[in-house]
Amino acid sequence: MPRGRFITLEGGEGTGKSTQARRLAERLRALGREVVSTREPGGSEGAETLRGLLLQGGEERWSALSETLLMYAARRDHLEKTIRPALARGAWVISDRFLDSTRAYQGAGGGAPEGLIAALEKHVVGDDLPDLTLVLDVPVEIGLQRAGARTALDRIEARDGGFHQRLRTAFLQIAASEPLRCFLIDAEPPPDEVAASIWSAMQARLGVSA
Ligand code: Z5A
Repeated sequence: MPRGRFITLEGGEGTGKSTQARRLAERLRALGREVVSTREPGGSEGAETLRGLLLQGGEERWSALSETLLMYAARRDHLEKTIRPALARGAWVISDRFLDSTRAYQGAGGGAPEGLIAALEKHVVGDDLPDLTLVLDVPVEIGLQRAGARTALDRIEARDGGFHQRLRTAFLQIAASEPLRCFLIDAEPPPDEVAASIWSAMQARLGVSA
């Protein structure tokens, strides 16, 4: 059985990742593919437990370094229990966030050491890098407006505008520095237009048809 494909969606708050992950999964399923829709932090039983610890509570609950270690404990479980088995049986995996979020949130946003994050990527993720990472970009004010309208803010979303601006810059830098893996998507237009840009990226990078 040929290995499936691994696609991640990344970006700051309210860029529309969940909306587009859902739409992309529907479109691939309509083409007859098995699709596993998942998310981070989370995506396996153990990782979902860690998600609760990471997102609830006060701002001071965890330092950026502790968050990094918890995210990587969750990511390891997610890879072992969900992502690797799905890819091995030929399924396409769509993850709403993955390792770039740790680089941006805990690294660029929170100041966790880059060397530590790189070492964790190497040992925990290894060769299982995404085949395609869609980096969704909108101006910070628009993203926060969208996210705020959707739900109560969790402990990470509630950080100040400077933090969110550092995130945006970090995601743009990631997209520019890894052009073979990443594809930058202008996520400001209406959802149908964003979905069309994503499908073009899928055709160009992964050769999907229709
Ligand atoms: N985190 C981390 O710090 N480190 C890590 O390594 C990882 C994660 C993996 C997970 O939160 C948190 O974990 C996250 C980063 C941190 N930060 N926080 N907080 P989450 O899973 O609860 O949520 P999120 O990933 O932050 O989602 P989001 O950014 O809030 O939303 P989104 O998925 O990008 O957008 P959406 O839910 O699809 O859309 C939001 C609203 O906008 C909704 O009402 C839509 O209908 C609307 N929308 C969507 N697209 C459009 C367009 N194109 N136009 C207009 N309106 C739109």
